[in-house]
Amino acid sequence: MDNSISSTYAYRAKEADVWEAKLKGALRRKSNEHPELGYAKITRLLKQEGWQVGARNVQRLRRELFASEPDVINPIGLAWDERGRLWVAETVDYPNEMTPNRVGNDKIKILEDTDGDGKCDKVTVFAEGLNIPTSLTFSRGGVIVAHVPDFLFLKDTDGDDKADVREVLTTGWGTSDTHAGPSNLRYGFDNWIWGTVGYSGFRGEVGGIALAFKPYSL
Ligand SMILES: [Ca+2]
Ligand SMILES: [Ca+2]
Repeated sequence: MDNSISSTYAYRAKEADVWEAKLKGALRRKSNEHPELGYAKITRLLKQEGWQVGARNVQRLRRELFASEPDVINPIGLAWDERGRLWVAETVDYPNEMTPNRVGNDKIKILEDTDGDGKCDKVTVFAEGLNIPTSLTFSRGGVIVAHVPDFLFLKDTDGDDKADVREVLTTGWGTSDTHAGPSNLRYGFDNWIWGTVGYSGFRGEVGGIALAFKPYSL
C-alpha cells in the first residue's frame, strides 16, 4: 500500500524472519546431505518438501485490522512514518460539504501502536478544521496535504504532535468536483512529490513554473 513500513507489517515480519531462519537451516542441511549439488538443485529439493523458497514476505504476510471507528472515520489518505505510526487524512465533509472559507470538520490524525500488538491504541489529532483533505505525504519534517485549491505544508515544531506551522505551498487545484481533485501523493525516490489529479484539473504555478492540467490550459 505504501512506501514505508507499517506497524502491522513490522509485527508480522518477525514471523517471516523466523521462517527465513528455518529455511536457511534447511538449506544448510540439504547442502551437507548433497555437497555435489548446486544451489538451484538444492532449492528444487526443498520445494519438493514444501518449502516456499524465494517467496518470503509475499507468502508470509497477512492483512489485519489496525484501526477502525471511532478512532478513525472516513479515511481518504494514509501515510506511515518512520516510527510505524499511521497518519490519516480523514474527511467527514467529503464529498458534498466543501466550504467557501475552506474550514470544516476534517482532521489529520496520527494513529499509533504503543504496546506492539499491531493494533492502534493511541490517537493524536495533528490538525483539525480542515475541509476535504484528499491526500498527504511527508516532507521536511512535516506533511504536505492536498486541500484544494491549495497544497498545505503542516508541521509540528514543539513536539506535541500538533501542527503549529501552516503554509500554502501551491494553489490552483480545481474545486469543481471533490471527486476529481488531487490524490495519492507520494514522496518519490527522485525527491519529487508524485500524485494524481482528476478532471477538476489545475492551473497555477509549481516551483515558479506555470502549469495547467485539463480541463485548464495555460
Ligand atoms: Ca496496540
Ligand atoms: Ca505543536
